[in-house]
Amino acid sequence: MAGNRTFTMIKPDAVRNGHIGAILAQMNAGGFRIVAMKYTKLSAEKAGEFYAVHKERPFYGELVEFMSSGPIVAAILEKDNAVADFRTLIGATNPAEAAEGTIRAKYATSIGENAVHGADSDENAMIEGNFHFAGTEMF
Ligand code: FUP
Repeated sequence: MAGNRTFTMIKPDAVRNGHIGAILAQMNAGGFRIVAMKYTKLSAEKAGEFYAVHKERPFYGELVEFMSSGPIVAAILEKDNAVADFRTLIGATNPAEAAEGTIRAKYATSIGENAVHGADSDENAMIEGNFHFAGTEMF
């Protein structure tokens, strides 16, 4: 089952710019079913915990500040081959390198403010989904 699920966030830049609806529509059109979803805001502490793997990177401070700068949409999505297919749908981390038509190509402004998150492995998808949702919030 784990291979069928991924975890995503619509980041504060995309929320601020009014792209929640268009991004969700593109996820649905891409064949992803919503398992869990919430509109919420990360505290700096929670954002720091979520991105702890990047703690030593030079952009960590800015990343934490940005991810706690406004509301986000967090979601668990389901589809065959979810992690890889979702990363194809969102495009490269740097929107300048993201394939045409991908969510980041359309809605991201920079490598730091890149509109959406997508888990990078089945294991992280499960860890990140459990970070945001209780079992009773998954359907
Ligand atoms: P991705 O898996 O595509 O989200 O990319 P990474 O895990 O490499 O990076 C996580 C987040 O760190 C990115 F979404 C934005 C931020 N980041 C930067 O701000 N600068 C960088 O050079 C790389 C990543």
